[in-house]
Amino acid sequence: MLDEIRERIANARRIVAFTGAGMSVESGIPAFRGPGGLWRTFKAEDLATPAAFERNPRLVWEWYDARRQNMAKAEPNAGHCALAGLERRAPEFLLVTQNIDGLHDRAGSRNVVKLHGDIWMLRCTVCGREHQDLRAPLPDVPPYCECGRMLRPAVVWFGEFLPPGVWSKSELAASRAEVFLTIGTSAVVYPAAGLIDVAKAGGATVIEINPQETPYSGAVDYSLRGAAGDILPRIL
Ligand code: BJW
Ligand code: ZN
Repeated sequence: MLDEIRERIANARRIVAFTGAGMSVESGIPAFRGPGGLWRTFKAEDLATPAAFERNPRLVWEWYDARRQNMAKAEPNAGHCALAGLERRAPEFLLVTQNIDGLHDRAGSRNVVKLHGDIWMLRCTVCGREHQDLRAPLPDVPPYCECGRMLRPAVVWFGEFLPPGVWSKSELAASRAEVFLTIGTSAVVYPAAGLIDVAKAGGATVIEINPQETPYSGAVDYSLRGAAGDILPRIL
């Protein structure tokens, strides 16, 4: 089966890789759901919301600052590097990630769409100005804008729209893809997970890589049970 998959990938002109938190687990960044996915007994659904931020911005910022510190220490793993290598030889390649950690960029991927934003970018809650801040920990949480109002992480919380343009670019690429890899995502958060449906409807060969079953496992063409850092270098 791996040979068959290698051949499909080698012969494809348009490839999309769609990644989630499982991609970075082997870099030491815990996923949201499943074992190790909780922070101080809070779920992402409790903290990654505009309402949680309004209620307790310090708590939400403490969560992000702790994650920034962990992500700053993390290094891209063999899976990130294998995807960067695939991009260099594929005729057309797009990496659509739900991750905010920046590890795909650091592994050398160039054509990257960040569906859920970027933890290294801060945005003013009032004037909307956005800037990069790589300090971890931040000297003070919550951080404030030059205009005096509070900053927030430039990420997408539940109930919020995706950044302008990212959905149309991802949807178009998924609909035209010949091979679509879905890697390390539980595929339960929408609209992101809907890209798998878009790819299937467009006729792509869909390959899933995940140690666990997902709601899409029965629908994809190949479902490989295992870790991204182990399987990607073997098929790419
Ligand atoms: C490994 C591994 C290894 C382990 N190798 N794999 C339809 C029905 C019901 C609700 C909705 C719906 N459509 C939209 C909604 C609402 C909502 C939603 O989807 N809710 C669901 C939970 C039900 N969606 C939204 O609100 C989205 N916005 C939206 O819809 O806007 C339109 C709108 C506006 C206004 C009103 C109504 C609609 C926005 C979603 C934003 C998600 N944000 C977060 C936080 C980002 C910032 C941050 O990081 O703090 O994004 S939540 C969190 O989940 C994060 C992730 O990107 C996202 C997905 O998680 P992911 O990546 O799949 O991780 P896990 O942990 O779930 O899975 C890891 C997987 O890896 C597991 O399967 C493991 O097995 C595997 N794994 N080790 C490979 N080594
Ligand atoms: Zn401001």
